[in-house]
Amino acid sequence: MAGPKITHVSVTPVAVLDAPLLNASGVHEPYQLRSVIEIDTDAGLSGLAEAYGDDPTLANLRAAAPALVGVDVFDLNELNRRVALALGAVTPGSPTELVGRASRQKTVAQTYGAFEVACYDAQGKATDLRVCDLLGGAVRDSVPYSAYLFYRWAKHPEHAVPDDYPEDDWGAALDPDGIVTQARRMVDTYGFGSLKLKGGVFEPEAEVEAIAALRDAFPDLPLRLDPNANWSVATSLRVTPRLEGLLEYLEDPTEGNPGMAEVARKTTLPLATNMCVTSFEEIPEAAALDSVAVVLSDHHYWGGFRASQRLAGICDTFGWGLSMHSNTHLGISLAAMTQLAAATPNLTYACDTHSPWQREEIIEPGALRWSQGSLAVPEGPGLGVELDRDALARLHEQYLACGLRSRDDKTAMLRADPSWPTHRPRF
Ligand code: GKR
Ligand code: MG
Repeated sequence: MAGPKITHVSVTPVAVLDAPLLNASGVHEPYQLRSVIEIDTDAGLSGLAEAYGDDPTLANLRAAAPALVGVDVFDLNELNRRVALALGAVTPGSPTELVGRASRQKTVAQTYGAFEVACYDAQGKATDLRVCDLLGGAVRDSVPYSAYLFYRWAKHPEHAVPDDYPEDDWGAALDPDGIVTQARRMVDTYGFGSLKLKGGVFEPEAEVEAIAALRDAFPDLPLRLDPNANWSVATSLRVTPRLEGLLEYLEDPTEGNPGMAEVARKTTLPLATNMCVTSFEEIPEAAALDSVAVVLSDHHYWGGFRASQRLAGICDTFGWGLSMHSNTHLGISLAAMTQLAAATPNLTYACDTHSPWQREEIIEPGALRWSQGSLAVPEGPGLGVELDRDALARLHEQYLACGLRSRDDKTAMLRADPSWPTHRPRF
C-alpha cells in the first residue's frame, strides 16, 4: 500500500524572545533560534516539525530537503537513507556543547529526526491517528514535566538588546531566596510536581544551599541539579555527600563516561545524563563503565521518535531510568515530546521543558493544556497542533532582524563580563 509522497519541504528559521538564563556555558542571548519544518504531500496533507535554528543545523536540513521529494511518509527507512546520502561527509556539529560530543552519526540523526517527526505528523493526518497511537499506543493520557529553574539576571545587558526589547517580569534569581521565589511561581502557575535547578553557574556549595532551600520550601517535591559537567571529579566527590538524600538524581556533574563512572562509584546518588550518553555510539562505554543510572532522551538529536524508542528499550535492558531533556523550544517540539513520552512505558521521571521561559508561540492556541504540571496529550491527528502562519511570518522577520545565526552563550557572557572564566570544568 502506498502512502502520501513528499512533494515539497520547507525550512523556516525563526527567532524567539529568550530570558537571560545562566548556565555552565555563559548566558542565554536575547533570542533563541529555532526552525520550522513543513512537508507537503501529493495527498494534500502536510507534516510539521521543529528543530534547532542555528546556521549549521539549517545548512544540513536544507542540504537534505530536496532529496526527500518522492519519499512516502510511511517509508522512514528510505527517508533515513536519503538524508544520510544527502549529508555525505558532513562536518559533525552541535548547536551547544551542553548536549555532548558531536559526531557524524549524531549530526545525521539530528537532521533525519526533524524530517521523521514531520513524516509522523503527516502519517497521523493520513490515518486520523495521534503520533502516540502510531508509536505503539498511549500508556498515559498526560505527561508530567518538571519545573526548570535557572539562575538568571533580571534583564539582558543593555548592549545586547534594542531599546524597545520587551524584558520579562521574572526578575533576578542569583541566590537561594531568588531560586525559591522562582520555583514558587512556577509551581503555582503550572503545578509542577518536581524541580530541576540548572547548576554549574556558581560555586558548588552555593548551589547546594539553593537545593537545601528548595528542600525546605518544597518538602514533598523531588529535586534535581544539573551542573552541565562544570565540576571536576574531585569537586563532584567533595559535593555529592551534601546532596545525598536531597536529590532524585544529579545530572552530569562531570564530563565524560570515565569521570562520571568514578563519581558514580563513590556516591549513592543516581547520576543522570544528557551529555555523556547522547548517541548510540556512546552506550557501550557507559554500560561497560557503569557511569550513569538515568538517561535523558531527546528526539531532536537521538534521531527522532523511533530512535528514542530504541533508546528506551536499551535503558530498560540495562536497568537505567529514562527522563527527557529539553533545550529552548516552541509548541511543535513540545507536542512532539509529549506524544513520544505518552507512548514510552518506561519513562520513569518527569520530562524537562523550557516552556515557562517561553513568551512567543508558533502554534495555534488551545492544543497544549497544562494541568498539575502535566500536559494532556493533544487530541488532534498527528502531533495535534497547527501552525500559526502569522506567528511564523512574524518570528521569521524577527530572525532576519535580530542578526543572531548561532547559539553562543559564552560570547554573550564575555561581552557582559570580559573577566568571566572560560575554562572547563570551572569548579
Ligand atoms: O537552556 O541553558 C540551557 C540548558 O543548559 C540547555 O541548553 C541544556 O542542554 O537543558 C539542557 C541540559 O539539561 O543540559
Ligand atoms: Mg542536562
